[in-house]
Amino acid sequence: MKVAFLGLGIMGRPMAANLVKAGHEVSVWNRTHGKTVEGATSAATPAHAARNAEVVWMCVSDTAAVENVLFGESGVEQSLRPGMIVADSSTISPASTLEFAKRVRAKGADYVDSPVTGSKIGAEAGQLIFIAGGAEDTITRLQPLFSAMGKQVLHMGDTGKGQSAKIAANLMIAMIYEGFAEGLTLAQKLGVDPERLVGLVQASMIRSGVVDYKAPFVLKRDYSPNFPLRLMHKDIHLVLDAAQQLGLKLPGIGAVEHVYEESVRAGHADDDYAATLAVIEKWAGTE
Ligand code: NA7
Repeated sequence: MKVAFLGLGIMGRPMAANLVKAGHEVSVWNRTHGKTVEGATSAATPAHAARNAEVVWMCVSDTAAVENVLFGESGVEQSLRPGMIVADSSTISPASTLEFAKRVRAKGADYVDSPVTGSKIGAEAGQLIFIAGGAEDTITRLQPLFSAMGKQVLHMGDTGKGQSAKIAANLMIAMIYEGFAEGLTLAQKLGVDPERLVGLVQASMIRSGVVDYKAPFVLKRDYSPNFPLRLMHKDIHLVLDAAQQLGLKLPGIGAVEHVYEESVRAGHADDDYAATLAVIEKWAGTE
């Protein structure tokens, strides 16, 4: 298929590379020049990348970035034609997704929200899980592209439900990790060896994919970014905004937000979100 891929960050670059590897004709664009993908052509603007594309795939930071790519100066909107599909793998506001989809559909194209889970390692290995929202037949048309970049597509419902499920999922990830970080800090303060504590977690019902993934990095205090803390912080704000709009009380994630706030202040924004442990340890005096 002819694909325009917009946003070559930690996630987008390997995703676009996997599309090329699978034989698709890919045109890429990135806000900051100089990021390229071997085998893909580089376009000067989103509109230019999208000009001959059947599918426009986005993976950029946040809601404002998606709005800019779609509707900003030289945005995708200028190149939309009936029959095209816009797919968004950024994690953004479900409410804004509905507005963006409406504007895209006004041009005769269709829109699928398809945020991902699997982090950098999943993106590089073509093992992402897509959390999709949109029409069944449109999602079916995207299947060859999903298969090139991921291992599974979970269809959560109509437009916006992919983003809604994704922010709910990230609420859980942030809280599971925070539970692990606090448990680890308490155990260490009480004199328990961290590796033995991880052994207990893995042998018991506490076990989780989050801890399986993070523990080897955490035991070495390796906070190099697989999923940058600033992006998880953004997702926590998406959760809190949605909760406010719905009049929901979610006290746990509010407390976790405070830890992220402190982590950003302490200079960990570009580290992995596992670095929230550094703040908990600083408070505990176990750095
Ligand atoms: P990164 O590595 O921070 O990459 C973010 C990408 O978004 C990168 O290509 C940025 O371009 C681009 N970006 C950021 N702001 C804008 C604006 N305003 N306009 C256009 N493009 C922009 O993030 P990840 O790849 O880890 O994650 C991407 C998404 O997936 C995010 O929503 C995660 O939560 C999930 P740059 O190179 O900085 O010019």
